Amino acid sequence: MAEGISLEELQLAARNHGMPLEALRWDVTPIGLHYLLTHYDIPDVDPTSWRLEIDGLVERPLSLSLDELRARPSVEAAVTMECAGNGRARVEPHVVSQPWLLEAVGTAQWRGTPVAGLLEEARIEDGAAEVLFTGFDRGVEGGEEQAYARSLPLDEAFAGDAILAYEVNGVPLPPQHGFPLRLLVPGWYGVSNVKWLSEIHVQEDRYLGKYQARWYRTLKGETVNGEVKWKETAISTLHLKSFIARVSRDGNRHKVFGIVLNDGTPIKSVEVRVDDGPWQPATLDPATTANKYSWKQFNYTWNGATPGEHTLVSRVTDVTGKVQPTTEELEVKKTFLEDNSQHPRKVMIS
Ligand SMILES: Nc1nc2c(c(=O)[nH]1)N[C@H]1C(S)=C(S)[C@@H](COP(=O)(O)O)O[C@H]1N2
Ligand SMILES: [Mo]
Repeated sequence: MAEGISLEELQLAARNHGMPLEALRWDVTPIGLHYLLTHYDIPDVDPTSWRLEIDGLVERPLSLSLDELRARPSVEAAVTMECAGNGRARVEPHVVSQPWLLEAVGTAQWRGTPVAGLLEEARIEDGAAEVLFTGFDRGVEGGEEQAYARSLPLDEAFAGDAILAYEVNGVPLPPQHGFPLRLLVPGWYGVSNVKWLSEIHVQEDRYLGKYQARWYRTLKGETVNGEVKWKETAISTLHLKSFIARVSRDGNRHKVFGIVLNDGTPIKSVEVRVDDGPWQPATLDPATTANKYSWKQFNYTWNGATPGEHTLVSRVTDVTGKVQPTTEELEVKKTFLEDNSQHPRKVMIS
């Protein structure tokens, strides 16, 4: 038996998978090819007896069936999800549970009802600060069985584009993606999108459960007046990232194709660099930039590729001037989560 790999890690590996990068030929990832991440197990929820409870600091607690939720105003949007652990394989190659360099990502067409509308109807009471979303799946944490849960600040729950989704790519959610209902917070890392929702609890206290307070935290250094200060932050919105997914021959040129991931902030530019050459502008596909929360595709025509090995890398800049960092620039980040560093790829030209 491989040493150092626990049963828990192996079980996690067995029930999760990444998205094959070949699936990028579809703007919307077909079901079954979208990445999958479940920390515990897939619960079996009976949709006839299932109800969503909205309670806590609300004047009018709500208890809603799936049909009642479906009858409410709905929105549909193409949203890209990325696990905050995407890229873990780069820094922790021995870990098998998330052996992902780039593949913990997928885009789906989600349909559901806005969270804000439900909270308005329930009428939030004074003193409320957080909205806690709890799933049906459970695991033993701290010696006791607990449910998977995550909270959102009240402002985000109201102002953001969060929905309670019951449909993906035109069909009811499949069991592995959260049937019958999941939270979807567009522009936020995957961990926020609580699957198999059972309860929405409005509260004053900060939620400090495992997947909010102990896991899915980033430790990063910041140099202030020549001194490194360490800062721990919670996972929230997607960090600006791009990578090259494919290089193909096109006559005597080569076509370089890649994608951009971010929180919905408009993109200013994507550039590609070959070996130690200058950064060259790539072209963003206008059809994909139209969808605020979906990945953006780019391409670059590579002329005059010489036979042999080459290194290609992309970097993206958004309209606020934020630039995708290099691995060296991210070295002050101690935890593997939120790795949005540039991703150089080697290609062999024959
Ligand atoms: N209830 C519940 N929700 C969950 C999880 C989970 O384990 N249980 N995993 C989270 C994580 S870490 C990610 S990255 C996304 C993955 O969603 P997907 O499996 O539909 O791609 O779901 C999130 N929601
Ligand atoms: Mo995740």
